[in-house]
Amino acid sequence: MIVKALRVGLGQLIVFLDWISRPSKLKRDAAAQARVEQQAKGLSLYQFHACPFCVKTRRTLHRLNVPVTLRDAKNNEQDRQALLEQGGRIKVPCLRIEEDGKTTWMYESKVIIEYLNQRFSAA
Ligand SMILES: N[C@@H](CCC(=O)N[C@@H](CS)C(=O)NCC(=O)O)C(=O)O
Repeated sequence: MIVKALRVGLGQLIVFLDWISRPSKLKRDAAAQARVEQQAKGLSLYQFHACPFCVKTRRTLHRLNVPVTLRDAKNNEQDRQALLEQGGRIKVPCLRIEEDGKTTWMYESKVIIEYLNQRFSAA
């Protein structure tokens, strides 16, 4: 009970600290931003609101200015099931990448952040 309360409190604190220290968004010209937004349609992030690894990944998306759909794998039963059945396990963050008719479920915040930086920092 106490451990759970501490975990929830810590999660909320992380979300708050993230909110007050948001990095500024990468600025692109309109055409480049439109291309990024088109590419972002093929991505969705399965995550928990207060998971520190998810916060870190969402910060990267914010900084890179990539509007990816967020899926709540904690509270939304349909999203949770999709992650379990198609991704293979309940572990967040997980980036679902749909590209050229192929779907990839990418786990591990470090791997996801590296992928996002490589794909979008110079886009
Ligand atoms: N090494 C992983 C750690 C991810 C992790 O531990 N995520 C936790 C939430 S903070 C999780 O998915 N736990 C499964 C669960 O709570 O069911 C990463 O960096 O992405």
